[in-house]
Amino acid sequence: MNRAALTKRLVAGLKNREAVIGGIGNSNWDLWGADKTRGENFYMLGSMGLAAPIAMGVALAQPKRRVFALEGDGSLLMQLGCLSTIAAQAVKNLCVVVWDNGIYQITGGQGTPAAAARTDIVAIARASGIANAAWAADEAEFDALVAKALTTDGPHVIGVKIDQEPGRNQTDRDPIRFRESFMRAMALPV
Ligand SMILES: Cc1ncc(C[n+]2csc(CCOP(=O)(O)OP(=O)(O)O)c2C)c(N)n1
Repeated sequence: MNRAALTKRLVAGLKNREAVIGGIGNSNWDLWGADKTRGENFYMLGSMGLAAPIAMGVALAQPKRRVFALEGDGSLLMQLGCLSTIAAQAVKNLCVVVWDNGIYQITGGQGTPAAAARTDIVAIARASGIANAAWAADEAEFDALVAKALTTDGPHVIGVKIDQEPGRNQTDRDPIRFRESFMRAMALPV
């Protein structure tokens, strides 16, 4: 599957001011490419593994809003403890999407442990206490899992095996503007 295409489909299907937190690099470049005009998008610039923890905070603060985190496999592997915290907090309105290309792509394509097929991120999520964790076998199943995350209690984790097409966009490097537009968007009721 392809991260840019699926990010576009995900964002196009959001109708209730859902928040989307893009992880470092490709995850947020493709979110930017999907719809850079959306105030409910937040772009994590600089640190691996923080999309899911930030999304968890937004979800806890605003329980009526659905919140998505988009994170690369290498980034999530750097911050695995967040899965246990998300499970322990039983964050009902949160969905973490993991784009598994098996590499740390933007720093040169070194293999992640997931690449060796020894580490199964969805199995780790389940063992962390997130029962609604599944690999999407294809695009139709991805759509179905997103629909489930929009309509049923989570937390949810969706693992997606993707190709190695690099992100084609570059997010503006403007964290203050991103913070302010996101805060303005989060002030609007769901
Ligand atoms: C805490 C931290 N360590 C290392 C880096 C350097 N770094 C930036 S992106 C990246 C690879 C990200 O890999 P992944 O999340 O799998 O996404 P991909 O690039 O494959 O889409 C690395 C090592 C960083 N930004 N932050």
